[in-house]
Amino acid sequence: MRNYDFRSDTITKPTDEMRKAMYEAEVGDDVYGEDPTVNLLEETAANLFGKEAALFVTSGTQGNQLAVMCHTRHGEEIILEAESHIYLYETAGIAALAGVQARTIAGKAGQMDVEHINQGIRDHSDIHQSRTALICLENTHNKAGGRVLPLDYMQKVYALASSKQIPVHLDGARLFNAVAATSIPAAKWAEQVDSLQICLSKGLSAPIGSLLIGSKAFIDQARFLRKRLGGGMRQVGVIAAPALIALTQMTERLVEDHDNAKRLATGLTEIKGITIHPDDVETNILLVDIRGTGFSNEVFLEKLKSAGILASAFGDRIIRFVTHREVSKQDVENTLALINKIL
Ligand code: TLP
Repeated sequence: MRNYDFRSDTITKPTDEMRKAMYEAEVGDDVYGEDPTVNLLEETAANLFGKEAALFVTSGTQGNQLAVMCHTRHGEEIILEAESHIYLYETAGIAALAGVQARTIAGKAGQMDVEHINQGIRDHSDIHQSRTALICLENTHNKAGGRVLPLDYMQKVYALASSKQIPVHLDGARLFNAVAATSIPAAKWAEQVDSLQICLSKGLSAPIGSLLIGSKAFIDQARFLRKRLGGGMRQVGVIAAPALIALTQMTERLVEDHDNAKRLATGLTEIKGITIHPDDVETNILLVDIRGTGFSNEVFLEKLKSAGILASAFGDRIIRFVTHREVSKQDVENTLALINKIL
């Protein structure tokens, strides 16, 4: 039976071109700074985002954690959205590695109210209080259903942060989905933050890897801390080569995933018991409310699975579907027909 796998865009396999590039990649010892393919990838990313430097890291989590470690000292506080990936899904790394305390603020569609951020910033002149060392944003916002944080919102947050000399880090695991949804180029978003992390292994289909991007001093420090964590890698041109293809050739096709997500959402509105607002679907993630079906997440997911459809639980009777390069327009139609049948 054919599987329709909507669990995540992380499941995308490397393209044939990526596999060929892996085979042919020029390599060297990257700990010595001698892997030409890694160097090219890092330079290309820095240029694309209009920043001084970039660092190839193993994962989005590693990039985010290094960013928090670089921007903060033990005992400081960081502000982040209450359902952000860094807070929810990174094994409490910010506490374990950076030794910081999280001040979470509940957002709407992934956006923390700017005034709430302002109120959350510590008055460090008071001896009782820690120092707010960092503000983190996530764009697109995963737990909010792939919502785009508008550029003018990011400008407001950055203006506030800059006025208080607090750096801003962006978890841009899916920033290219925001680029595809708005046609606003990558560097424009990067102007509104001090550092950002982007994933190449999600919708962009590289087998592994993320990039951490920022100033030269920030990236030097991140490179040092990556080494400390055992993340100094050797002939990794073999994985930088597909990552370079992901960065330079795979971003524009993300609009197809967005169109497919929209179609899936519209089709699902016609199925009894399922609640979804297609207008909320801005990129490639759909959050489907299944309360009306009377099924638990487990039962609902089992039913889908019996028809070859895979999705994931993402909250109390909320199911997440993610579209990506390996689900076609026709697959979406087939999925809708199958869901109709099983429900
Ligand atoms: N997200 C994964 C899961 O961890 C939930 C997914 O399937 O969506 N930031 C954001 C916004 C992410 O969505 C993810 C991965 C990461 C960071 C971490 O990236 P990796 O998995 O490369 O460490």
